[in-house]
Amino acid sequence: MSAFRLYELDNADGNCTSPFVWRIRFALQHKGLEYESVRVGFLDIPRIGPGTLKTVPVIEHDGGFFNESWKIAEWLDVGFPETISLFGSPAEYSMAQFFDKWFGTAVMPPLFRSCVYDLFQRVKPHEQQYFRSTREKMFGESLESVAARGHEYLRIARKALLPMRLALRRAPFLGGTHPGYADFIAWGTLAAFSPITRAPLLAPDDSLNRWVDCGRSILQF
Ligand SMILES: N[C@@H](CCC(=O)N[C@@H](CS)C(=O)NCC(=O)O)C(=O)O
Repeated sequence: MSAFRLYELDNADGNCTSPFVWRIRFALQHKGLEYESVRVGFLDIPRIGPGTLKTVPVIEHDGGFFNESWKIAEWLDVGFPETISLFGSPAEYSMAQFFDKWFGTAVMPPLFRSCVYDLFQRVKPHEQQYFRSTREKMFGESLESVAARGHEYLRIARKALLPMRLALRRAPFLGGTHPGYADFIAWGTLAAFSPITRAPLLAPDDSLNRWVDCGRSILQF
């Protein structure tokens, strides 16, 4: 049995559609830490471990349960110093934190809205009502009205990625010469949503496709 169990979100097709789980998958792969995957649906999360956790990813290790992807990433670096670091230096840690906030406010909201109806349709049937009601509460409108503006949201998200396109003209990865946690954050979102979207998240001629292909050649997407 692996020393780590990663609780991951599973949809009706067996795809993990959580961008936050994907970043931890990549972090574990990067560190060379093997893990056992435990597939859960939304309604199973409250039954994980102590029964107090509300979101995935959750990591189980040595009898303890840890959630919140950023805290898990920090814990992996501090707790397993013999493995390659996710944040090479305090400066890189701060920049990754900035990137997380920028990506989470400028890119993820429109990207999520652009594909939320596709996501909803592939949620396990018995969880669709839960997904609909929680996400409609978050948006303050129905999934159908969000979906009606899906193309506009996709246009906004693609435009918001411009700083990444510019940065990646100068270095192969957001982490510089090697992929870092900022790459995992962005790749994780694309890996989570791409399999379920009707419209490709990145236009075919987007220069970011090359960087995604690089990621695919290094990590298991
Ligand atoms: N801040 C959390 C966010 C994680 C999160 O939002 N996970 C979603 C899946 S993408 C979730 O578990 N949602 C549970 C629910 O909606 O009931 C993290 O970084 O781990």
